[in-house]
Amino acid sequence: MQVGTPAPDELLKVAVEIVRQAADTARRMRAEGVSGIATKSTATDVVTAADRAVEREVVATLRSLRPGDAVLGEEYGDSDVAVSGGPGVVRWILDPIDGTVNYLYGLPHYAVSLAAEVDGQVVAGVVRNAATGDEWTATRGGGAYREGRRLRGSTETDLGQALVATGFGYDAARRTHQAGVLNRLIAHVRDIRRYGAASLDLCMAAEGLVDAYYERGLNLWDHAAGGLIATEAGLRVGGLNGAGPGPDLVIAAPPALFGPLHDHLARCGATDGP
Ligand code: LIP
Repeated sequence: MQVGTPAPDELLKVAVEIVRQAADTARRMRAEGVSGIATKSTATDVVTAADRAVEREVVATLRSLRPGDAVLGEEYGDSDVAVSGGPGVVRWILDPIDGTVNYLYGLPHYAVSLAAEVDGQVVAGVVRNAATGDEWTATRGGGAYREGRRLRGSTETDLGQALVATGFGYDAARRTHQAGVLNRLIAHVRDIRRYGAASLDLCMAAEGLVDAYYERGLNLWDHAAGGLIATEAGLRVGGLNGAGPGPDLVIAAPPALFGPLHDHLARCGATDGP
């Protein structure tokens, strides 16, 4: 850490304060009824007035509290904060509402996800289910927690006994390929779960509520905070063949399961196709 860059614990305090306010906004707007629905990459890739309002709220608060920081948000991209981007500069990575389709349908499984990145490494992160108030946090090297309880992930070592979470993209051709991958995987695991919010999937893997998670096509804001939480819970988080987590693939699993799941996904062509 550069002199002047806040410690991860300090960045986490800022993130938690902001995310709690943002989650209240998301929940309140949902109660008032979804509005401002538009689509992005496909006809099923929706964005709502709440997504945009929450992101504007978070960016405005960050500019007030930490004017020299950068922000990358799902809906407005990189903030126009003129930052040097030099060593020690904090970049906030935000998904204002992860699980937007759940939000649209009123399913109580959508999250505000905020991570603090310094010199290209996420050092603090918080994910809060805006519908239920469940909250997961982590700092790099400081462990992962759910409301004060230390998280250690799953102890499962047999892939055939593993409950695996995953997700699917908004593009129908990609979903078809992903379904083919799942078709070749499902006989080799206990079962799968598809909850619809990557950040929460990663937190549930960190808590051991599922044994592992994988998905192709995620954006950085989907997994920045949840990936740190899973890592600090002792899971391995990465892509194929030693790659880091990214749009090609994110796998989050205890060390004993990561290899077997990775190898199955590689054999099933998880990073192939549209
Ligand atoms: C969602 C992810 C989820 C994925 C969905 C969608 P969004 O993000 O969290 O894991 O399966 O297709 O990408 O669009 O709700 O922010």
